[in-house]
Amino acid sequence: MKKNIIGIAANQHYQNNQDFFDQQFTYSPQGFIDGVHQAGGLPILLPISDPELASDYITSIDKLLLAGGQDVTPFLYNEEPHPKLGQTSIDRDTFEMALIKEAIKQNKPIFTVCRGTQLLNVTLGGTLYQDLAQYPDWEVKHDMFPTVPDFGLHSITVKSESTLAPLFGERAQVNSYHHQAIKDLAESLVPIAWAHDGIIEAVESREKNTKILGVQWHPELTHKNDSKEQSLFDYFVQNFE
Ligand SMILES: [Mn+2]
Repeated sequence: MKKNIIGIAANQHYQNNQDFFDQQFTYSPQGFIDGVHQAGGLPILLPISDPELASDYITSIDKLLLAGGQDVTPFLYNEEPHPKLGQTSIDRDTFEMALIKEAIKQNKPIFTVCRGTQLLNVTLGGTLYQDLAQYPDWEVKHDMFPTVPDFGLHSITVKSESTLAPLFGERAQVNSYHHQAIKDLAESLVPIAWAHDGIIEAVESREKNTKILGVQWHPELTHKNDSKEQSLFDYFVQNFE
């Protein structure tokens, strides 16, 4: 049987090291590669590129996966930078926004993680808390640092009859490694999981024929020792279409 080709939008890393001649490297966290392989998919990396190439990239894949990383550039949702804004990459933002729009246009399923979910929301017209300090009801630790985020630290409540419910049940534990979060949700998305303090932890498409699933946590860091996290990759690669 033909394997589904999963395009993983890559990040760039500057290796300040003489052995590597101070080059830039294109990479994806290994957990995404392993999770997709384990699910029977064929992962390929989509390097940060001119947004005009998004249509060709999306044509060459079956499904799109957006990973974590930098904060989303706030002027993309018409805000000035908050003092607690972290590192941003406008090149990555604009390329990934083009990938999302093109995947929707070509009717290819999308799975987003952490920053990917935040960027998805911004692409579709939503806004973010640039830092959780801006969220008036903030009372859960969403950035596990300095603990290694390889286990579920905070709970989530999952909406019944959502894409997530058959995989996670009504309540589950997830890891958490974010200081930004969804503020105003895009109209075309619906929330399907929340942390105890009300922060949106997962979303899906309001229009059921558009296959979009986004999570705020990091399944790529827990999928090896938490079968429900691997089930996210399995469902996305094998069934989500
Ligand atoms: Mn969280």
